[in-house]
Amino acid sequence: MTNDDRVVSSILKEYGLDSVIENYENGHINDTYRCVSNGKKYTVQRINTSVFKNPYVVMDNIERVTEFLKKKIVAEGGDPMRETLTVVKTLDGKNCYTYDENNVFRAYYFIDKVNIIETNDCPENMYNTGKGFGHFLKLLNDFPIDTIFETIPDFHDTPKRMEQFKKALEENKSSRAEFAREEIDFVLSNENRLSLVTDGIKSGDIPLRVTHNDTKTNNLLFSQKTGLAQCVIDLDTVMPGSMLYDFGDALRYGGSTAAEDETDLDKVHFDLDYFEAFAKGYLEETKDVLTPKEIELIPYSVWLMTFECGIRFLADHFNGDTYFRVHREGHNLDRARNQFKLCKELIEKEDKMKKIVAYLM
Ligand code: ADP
Ligand code: GN1
Ligand code: MG
Repeated sequence: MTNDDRVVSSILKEYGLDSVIENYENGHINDTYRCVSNGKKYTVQRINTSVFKNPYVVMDNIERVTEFLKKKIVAEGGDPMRETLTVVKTLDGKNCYTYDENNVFRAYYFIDKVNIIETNDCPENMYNTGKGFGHFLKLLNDFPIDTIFETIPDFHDTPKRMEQFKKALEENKSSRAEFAREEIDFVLSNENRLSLVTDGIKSGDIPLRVTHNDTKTNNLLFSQKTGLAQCVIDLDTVMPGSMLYDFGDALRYGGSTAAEDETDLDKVHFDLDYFEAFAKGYLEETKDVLTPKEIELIPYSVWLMTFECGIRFLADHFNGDTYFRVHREGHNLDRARNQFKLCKELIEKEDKMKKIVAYLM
C-alpha cells in the first residue's frame, strides 16, 4: 500500500464512503475526487494547506455562508440541495478531516445533471454567468459580514500583489527572470494604476461585501435542463471583499476568446459582447445595491483583476511554480503573457465598456 492509498482509505473510512470513482484536476489549487456510497455521489477535496494556511477557518466560513444561502434559497422557492453546496460531515461530526498537516479533506454532496464551462464561447453563457454570480452577491447582501474571516489575507490587494511580484523578481529563485524582460517592463510600467479599489475601500466609497473572489466560469454549475447558472462552487475564497473583484475576475476569465493559458496570442481577445452579456446579467441582479463608485470602476476592475492575475502567474514562474498547478515547462509564463495581452486590449476598450455600463444602468 502506498502512502496515498493509505490516505485515501483513511478518508473513506472517516466519511463512511465506499470508493473513489474519479479524480479531476481542473482547478489550480485543490485536488478533487468523486466518491460513492450507497449509490450516492460525493465530492471529496484535499484542501491545499500551503495556500489555505487555516483550513478550519475556510470550512467555518463555508458552513456559515452555505447555511445562510440555504435559508434564502428555500425562501425564494429553490432547491437548497442543488443551488448551493452542502458540507458533508465526518462520521464523528467534523466539517473536515485532518490526516496530517498536508492532507486535510472535506466533502460535499456531488451535484449531478450539471454542465461546467471551462472556456466560454457565447454571450448567452456569459449572461447566465453574470446572473449566477450577481444572484450570489444579492443573496448574501444582508449576511453578517463580521462572522466570516479572510481565508487568504490581502487576496486581491493589488498593490500588495505588486510588492510580492517585486520580491519574486528580486529573488529570482528559478533564474528565469532574464527570459521575461518584456513582461517585466510591462508590469513595472503599470505600477501607478493599481490602487483605485483599495483606496476606495479605505475611504469608504467602496463597501466591503461578502464576495466570492474566484469567479471563473468553471466555479459555477449550470443546469443541464435549463442552461441557467445553478450553483456557485469553490467557496474557499468567500470572504469580505469588493464586488469589483468578482466582476473583474469573471470577465478576466470568461470575457476572453481563448483559454487562460492559450499560447497563440492571436487567438486571445477581450470580447465586448461577452462583457455586455455578463454585465447585463450581473447588473439585473445587483444594480439596486451598488454604489456610484462601484459602478464607475466596473470597466477598470476587469483590467485590474487581469493585471493582478498576470503578475501572480509571473511571480510564481520566478518562484519556481510553487503556487499554481502547472502542466508543462513555462506554463505560468504562458498564462502571464496571455493575461497581459488581454490587459492591452482592455485599456483600448475601457471607454466602450463605460458606455455599455451606463446604458445598462
Ligand atoms: P479547485 O479549487 O481546484 O478549482 P473546485 O471546488 O472548483 O476546485 O472543484 C473542481 C471541479 O470539481 C469543479 O470545477 C467541478 O467540475 C467539480 N465539482 C466540485 N464540487 C462539485 C459538486 N459539489 N458537485 C459537482 N461537481 C463538483
Ligand atoms: C486559482 O482554484 P482555482 O483554479 O479556481 C486561484 C485564483 C486564480 C485562478 C487563475 C485560491 O483558482 O485566484 O484567479 O487560479 N485561486 C487561489 O486561474 O489562489
Ligand atoms: Mg475551481
